[in-house]
Order: sequence, then structure tokens, then C-alpha cells
Amino acid sequence: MKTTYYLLAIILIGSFNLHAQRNIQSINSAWEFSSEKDAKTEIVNIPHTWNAEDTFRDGKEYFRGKGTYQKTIFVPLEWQQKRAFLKFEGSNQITTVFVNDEKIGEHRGGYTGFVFDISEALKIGGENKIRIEVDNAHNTNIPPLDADFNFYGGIYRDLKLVLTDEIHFEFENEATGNMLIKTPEVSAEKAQVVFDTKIVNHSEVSKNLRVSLDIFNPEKQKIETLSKIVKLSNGETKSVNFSKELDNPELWSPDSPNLYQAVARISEENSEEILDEIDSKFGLRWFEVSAEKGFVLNGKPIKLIGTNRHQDFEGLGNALPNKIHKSDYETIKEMGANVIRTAHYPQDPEVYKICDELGLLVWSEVPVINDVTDTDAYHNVALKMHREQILQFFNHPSIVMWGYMNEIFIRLAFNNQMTEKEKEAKIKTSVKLAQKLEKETKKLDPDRLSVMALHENELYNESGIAEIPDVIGWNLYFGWYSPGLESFGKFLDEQHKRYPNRPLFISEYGPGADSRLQTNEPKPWDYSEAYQLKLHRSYLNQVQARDYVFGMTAWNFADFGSSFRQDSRPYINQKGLVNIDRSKKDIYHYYQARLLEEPFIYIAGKNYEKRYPQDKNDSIEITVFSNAEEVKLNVDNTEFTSEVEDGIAVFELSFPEGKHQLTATDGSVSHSREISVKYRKNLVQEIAQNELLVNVGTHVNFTDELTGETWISDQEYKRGGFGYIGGSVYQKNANKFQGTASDIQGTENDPLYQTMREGIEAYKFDVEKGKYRVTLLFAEPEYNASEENIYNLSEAEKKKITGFRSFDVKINKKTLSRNLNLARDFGRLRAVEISYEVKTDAGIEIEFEENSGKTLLSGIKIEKL
Ligand code: GCB
Repeated sequence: MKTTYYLLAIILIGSFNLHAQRNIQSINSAWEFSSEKDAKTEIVNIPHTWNAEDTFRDGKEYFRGKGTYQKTIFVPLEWQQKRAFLKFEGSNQITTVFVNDEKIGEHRGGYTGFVFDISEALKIGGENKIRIEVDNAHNTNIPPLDADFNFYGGIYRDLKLVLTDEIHFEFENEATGNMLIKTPEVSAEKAQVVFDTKIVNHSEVSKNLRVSLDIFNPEKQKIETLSKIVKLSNGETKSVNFSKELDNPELWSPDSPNLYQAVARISEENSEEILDEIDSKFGLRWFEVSAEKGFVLNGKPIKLIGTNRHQDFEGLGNALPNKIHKSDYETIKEMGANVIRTAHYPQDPEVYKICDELGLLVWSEVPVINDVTDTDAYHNVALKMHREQILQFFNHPSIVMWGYMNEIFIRLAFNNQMTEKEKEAKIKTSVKLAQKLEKETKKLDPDRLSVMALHENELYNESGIAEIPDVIGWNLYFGWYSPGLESFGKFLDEQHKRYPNRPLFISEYGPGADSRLQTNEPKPWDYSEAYQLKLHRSYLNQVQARDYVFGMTAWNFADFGSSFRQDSRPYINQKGLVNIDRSKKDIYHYYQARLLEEPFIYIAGKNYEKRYPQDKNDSIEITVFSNAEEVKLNVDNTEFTSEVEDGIAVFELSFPEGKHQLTATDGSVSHSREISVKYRKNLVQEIAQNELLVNVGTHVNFTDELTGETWISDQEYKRGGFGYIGGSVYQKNANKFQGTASDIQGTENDPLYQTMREGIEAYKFDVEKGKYRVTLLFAEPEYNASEENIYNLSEAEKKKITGFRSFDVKINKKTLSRNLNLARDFGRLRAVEISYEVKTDAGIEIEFEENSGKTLLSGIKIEKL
């Protein structure tokens, strides 16, 4: 293995083409990797994280510590007169570089780029060992301290090796060598553009240099060449600035993302040979925001509507190829969005590039989130990160807001251990840091807006922190963490009344939604796609009705990894408009109907093709998303028409049993889908053909992704049919409608086990004579459920023990399981499946009899044998 890897390194470096100009090569392939957790080396490619799997397997216990990457490179003699740099685009979170065991430097913070000059440590004409240590252990002096996303460790963005001449544009700085292009004044008639570069002379002699700058218009024609002669002594670094007024600029906007380009070069005064060259795209636009006018771009008001986006992906953690960064933003643009928030941290350089090109406005943010440490070290890293994001992404016209804090009081608001004094100290240090970050923002970039995201708490107003940035974003979860969808608008109106001059933005909103869960009667916390639709529809309407709210970004574009989360898919935050593998939820298409201008139509229910009405008198709801005023739905060649309200046309139709072809059209575009219909009334009679599966204790249908089986929503028993007798829907938490959100061990079908009927007396199926298999699903939902054996307890003890649950299961009056104690027999929060074979002359009745605590049942399946 070692030989191949040396060979690889030699080929890589040998292929460098040593012109005088800078040479930039990726150095991603074939690194020897080992970690504190696993000393065994493996060969990995960058982008790489060591947490792609364990964050989704081990929950919050995922490995956080040190990983080491090593590689040997051969440095040819031609490098003698060159400078060599390593350029990281992002590595989480402390990165230390060694060349031939000599420490070159350390970088703190996992979301911005950085550059190390390795020239002095290299052995020219020989082999050189590069070792990079990366540590993602919790560090109280580095943001983020705590957050609802995974802190995946590793060199998870591209790594580049850059060779320059001894005379070059400055590279090793917080801007990672970016030339800054400022546009202090832009109007429809003219734009003032300033180009800031820095040049470095690393040679032994002083030089007379020519620095030139070419400007290209969006049509890629050269429109200007500026140049200066600069004398640069040996060892000297100097700023070289150009300024130009451009007439009738071709403005950048989401509809016309026009990009100019600047190319800067250095040569010796009397020579044609180019010593170094850098380039950058830039755009010309101006904007302002106010409570009265909202957001105004290039003189035109524009309501900003879009999403947040996290940077991880199924199976990859945060180590994404650029292609996925790109396709995510293309998908967001295709949704009709005009704005994005980079969730809680600066993202890959590719992201800002694609947002410029697609025309998406950007709120970029540093991960000062949930909590602050009151140390200079923490404050300084936060400030450095913020400077790095501003300087590295400065030239992107898409960026309009620099964010520097998210919900900074959330931990202290929920912490009952802290004394009032400690809380005051926390607030004080957070306010102080916000002031410093604000000052830094304005110093580096007075032309963009500063912004901070807040959670629903008065502390932000009381402490004065909400007054520090230019604008504030509210992360509001009414209808999810707080009750009542309409409370959202009331909250905003009250804020507006108290602070009439504050422009407001809704930086986050949204419920968890799982494509496996479907219903027509959505309720908070049922994780159904229908509830996701209900909430987003309501929020969109409430924001559209309020001019003082200048925009909103849904939480989140895609489901994302969060190791401590226990929802219907453990370790995943499910508020995405698309799944973690980017397959789309219905809600994505709803936004298309609300936001796109070109004709759009979509029949909702991609994951709701199997429908179970009671009988032919019970209608089925077919939902069509469209931006037309009226749409037609063709069902098996019969046409129905409906008006569209808020992007939705609802058809209540009764269907015969069987498969049906649906086609919706607005006259110009159409969409088709097939649904299959079975009457609940007939399910018991047809058990011989189709087994019957019920998702007990809930109003939602659950589809198993592996088997394709649908467990239909529960119902009360009625003669001639099936259903439960007695008990109530189990509710772990009074604020949540149903079930438990805990991770259920031993299954991927958590929601099936998370919802249950407690205190259930019986489940009945009025089947005909025959032999059947009855399968019962259970999970003990209480962490503290006792594992005691009931026979060991006296009556007095039984009464005393709380969380004790033991019951008998009888089928057709015969006790088949006695004293079933789920915690003792299988473990708490574990999926349990027990099948019984039963012969009957008529009907099956499964009775549950409590010995102690309450009976329960999560699911039931009945098959004819
Ligand atoms: C928030 C946070 C975000 C979380 C989100 C949620 O307010 O800013 O990081 O992921 O809520 O889903 O709870």
C-alpha cells in the first residue's frame, strides 16, 4: 500500500506545470488517516469526515477527538524559487499542519477557509512528510458550543496546494488571498467600484513591478484595463488599489444575475512575463430595507422567500462533493425561492458562487449559536471567524446579510441550574460580543446588513441585544414548539407595534415531517406531510399579509443530521422540505405553486397513493398544487373542476375500489398520478387475499419503506368490522398530540411503535372461520418502567412502584401471554413483535388485561393462514 501511495504522490507533484504564474492543484487524494479512536490507518480521500456514520448510529456519543492525515510529497528542484501554500476551504475544527514534523501553524474554527505558507519547511529535491491533525472535540473557546446539528470532524472541504512566484499577490491572510472588490455606490446610471489587492516580494531584491487590472463585463468582453507601477523592496508587502466608475451598469438581481469579472496581474515593469494572476467575479446592485418599504433591491421592492440550508447529506456527513452543493441550490432556485440562509455557518465557496450565478440572495452566518463563553479566547475566535467569512466571500453580490448570532439566549432560558447572577453574566458577555461583532461587520463591510436570529423570548428585547444589528430574524415555531398557528401573526403584530421601525425577517419556521406518515386530519406532532402543508400554508399567508415582514426562510431545505434528536427518525431533524437524500416531500412542490411564475401543477400525495375510505359514501380528498386560478382533475376519464386557494385545489370525491388514474391540468401544464382505493369496510372480509395491518393509537397511516406495507390508521370497533375497544391515545408529553418521540431500538419503523393506545381493553376482528396469525407490536415508552417480576411483589409493593406495567394477552378467551412486562422481558423503548397462531369458528378478540400499570398496543397485523 505504501509504495502505491508514494508513487501517487510523485505523479501528482511531477504533473505541476511550472510557468511563472501561480499553480493551483487539489491535493485531495489518498491520505493515510488514523484517529485517536482507531489507530488503524486507512487511505481516504478529501473531502472526508470520520463521523459520516456514527452520528446516525451512536447518537450524541459520536466520536469527537483527533484525526490525523498524512502524506509524503516529492518536491522537485524547480520549487527553489517558489512559494508553496496549503489552502483549506474548511476543516472542523482545530487544524494543525506539520511539514517534516515541524509545526507550521494552527487554525481554529470549522467553517471558513485558511492558508498556510509551508515554503520554509520544505526539503527541495526530496521527500516531504505532511501531517495534518484535526480535532473536533468540544472546546469551550471555539464556537459552536452547542447546536442542533452535527459537528462532523475532518478535512471536509477541498484542500489545495498552491505554488506562486516569489513575487505574488498576498495569499496567506484571513481573506485566503481574495482581492476585495467594493461597490460603495451603485445606481442605474453608474457604479463606483474599488479593487483592493496586496502584493508581496519574497525575493532577495527590490523590484519595480507593474500591477494591472482587467475588467470584463457580463458578456465577457474586456471593458477596462487599469495599471500601476509599484516599487516593492525585498520582504515588503504593499496594498495596491484601483478604482473605477462604470457607466450604465448591468445590475445583478435574482432575475438577472449579471456577473462582471476582474483579473489582476503582476509583472516586472519592463517584462511581458506574468509573475502572478488572480481573478474574481463581482456584481453591481444596491439595496435597502425598512419596516415601511420592506426589502428594496435596485429600487424595486421584493419580498424575500426561501429556505435555510444545512450542509450534510445522507451517508456523507458534511463531506460533500461540490456537485451536491450545487444541485441543492439549483433545487432551491427551482422551488421559486429568491433567498437562502446558510443555516448557522459559512458554507463551501461553491455555495456562494452558485448563488451568484443562479440569483439567490444570501444571509451568511457564523456559528455563534445557543451559548457564549465569557473568555477573550472565545470572543476572539468568534471575531476571527466573522472576519474570515466577510473577507473570503466579500465579492459575492448574492450576499446581502452578515449574520453573527443565533438564539444566543436559548440555553440560559431553559437552564434551571443557573443562578440569576450567572444568567446576568451570560447575557452581559453575549451583548458585549454582539457589539464587537457588529463593529467588526461595519468596519469591514459598511454596505451590507448585519443580522441576528432570535428565539421566541422577551430577553432579546429586554437585554437590548435585538437593537444591535441592522435587522433581526425571528425563529418562530408556533404550531410546533409553541401552540397555535395564528399566534404567529399575533406575535409579529405585537412586536411591530412595540418596535415600529424594525424591519422583521422570519429566519426559521416549520414542523417535522416524515414521508412515511400520511393523513387527511393533520395535527401538530403527528409528523405527517399534511401537517407540514398546513403549517407552511398558514405561515406563508401570514407573512404575505404583513408588509413590515421583509422575508422568510423555511427551516430547513433538507432533513439533516442532529445526533441528539429523537423524532420519528432518530438522529435526524425532519423539518426539511426534502429528505436527507434530497428526495422531495410534497411541501417542496407546494412552494413551487406559491412562488413560481411559470404555470405549475402537481397532484399531492407522492407517498399517499394507497387510500382507505370507509366505503363508497366516504369521500377521498385529492389535493392539487397550482398557481392557476382554477384547475381540472380528470379521474378515469371524468372531469372535475375546482378553484385554487393559496395554491391549493381540493377535490372531495368518492371512488370505487381499485386503481384510478388522476390527471390534473390548468390548460397548459398537467400532472398525473395513480391511486389505489380499498374500503375499510371490506378489509376484514378480504383478509384471505390481503393481510390487515393497523397503526394502533394514531390517526395516521404508516408505510414501511422496506416492505411497502401500509399500516392504516386506527379505528374504534364496530360490529362486522375491526377496531379497538377502550383505552386512549398514549401521550408522553402534554404539549404534543400523540405518542413518544423517543428512539425505539431494534427497528427502523419508529413511528409505528412510538404511537400506541394505552389502557386498551381489546382489539376485535369479525373474521370468518379459519386459522390466522395475529401479530402484536409493542414498545414500553417509559424510561423508568420497572423490570420487577410481579410474582416477587406483595400487593402493597405493587401499588408503591410507579412505572410498573404488566398485563396478560388473551385471544378468544385463552391466555396466551401472561404477565407481559415489556421492560423486563425485552427492554424499554424497544420494538417488540409477538405473533400468535389462532383457530376460530368466528371472530378474533384479543383482550388485554392489566395486572399492574396500564395495558398498551402499538400495532396489530392479522393474516389468514
Ligand atoms: C431553532 C434553531 C435550529 C434548530 C431548530 C429546530 O430555532 O435555530 O438550529 O434546528 O430550531 O428544528 O428545533
